[in-house]
Amino acid sequence: MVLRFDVVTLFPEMFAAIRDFGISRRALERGLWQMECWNPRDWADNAYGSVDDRPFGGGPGMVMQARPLEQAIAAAKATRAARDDAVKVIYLSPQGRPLNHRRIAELAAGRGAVLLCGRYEGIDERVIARCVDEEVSLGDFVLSGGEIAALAVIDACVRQLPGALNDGASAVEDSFAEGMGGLLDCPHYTRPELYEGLAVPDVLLSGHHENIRRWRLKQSLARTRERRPELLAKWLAQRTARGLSKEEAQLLREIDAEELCGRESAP
Ligand code: 9D3
Repeated sequence: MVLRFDVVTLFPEMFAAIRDFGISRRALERGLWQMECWNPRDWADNAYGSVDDRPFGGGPGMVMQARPLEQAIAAAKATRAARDDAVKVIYLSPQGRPLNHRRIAELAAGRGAVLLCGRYEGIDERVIARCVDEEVSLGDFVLSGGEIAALAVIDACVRQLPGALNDGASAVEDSFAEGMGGLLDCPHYTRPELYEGLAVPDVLLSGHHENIRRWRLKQSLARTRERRPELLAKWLAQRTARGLSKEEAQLLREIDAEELCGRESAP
């Protein structure tokens, strides 16, 4: 059974962003994943097609009503049940657990999920009580609804699928994954060699693969130390358990000595 996302959303058109573009589009064409959107408006119980109402207890904004949401979720689940393909219902919500690579990798390795997108102030709490298995957030900032979070979840999962990425660059090389060992990526350059007075670092033009590898690792270490010290601490803790390599220890000493940080002009 391929990875499949059923998305409950008032704005199914937004999902063209992954259906019609880039890596996710190609993977869809290759049959590596599937997506279907379910619009609660199709289950509205009034002539206006409205699916929201004012919050009990007063206050600003509107709340998505339970019935149309539950019926959309039920319809999504029913198509999956027909294939014996039950999955979790994940509500994208500011109250959810912040998403990370581990959860994405778990989802990508499974059969997918029903992704529930809220709008307005949120959804009736009884839907969460009755239908939702998990609440997931993108982090501590305010979006206008769950759709962009659902798009992020799907995009991040799809690029993990074997065969989704074109060239040798595999998903495990992404920052935060195993490949880079939890370090940030190094800087990248392409032609021209000189751009607006800024040159490409000589080492990258040298053809000396060992020096290039060492420079990139050093840049990754320096940037991670500068921008994400908590990530470097985690990386070091893992490394010191197994043993920091001589090269890694040497590079970290060099970085300390040089006060090297990603940007030349940093204060
Ligand atoms: C009273 C404060 N509210 C409005 C400013 C709370 C609020 C309600 C609904 C804040 C955001 C939203 C819509 N957000 C999402 O649906 C959402 C979200 C997010 O806002 N940030 C990070 N991750 C996510 S996942 C879904």
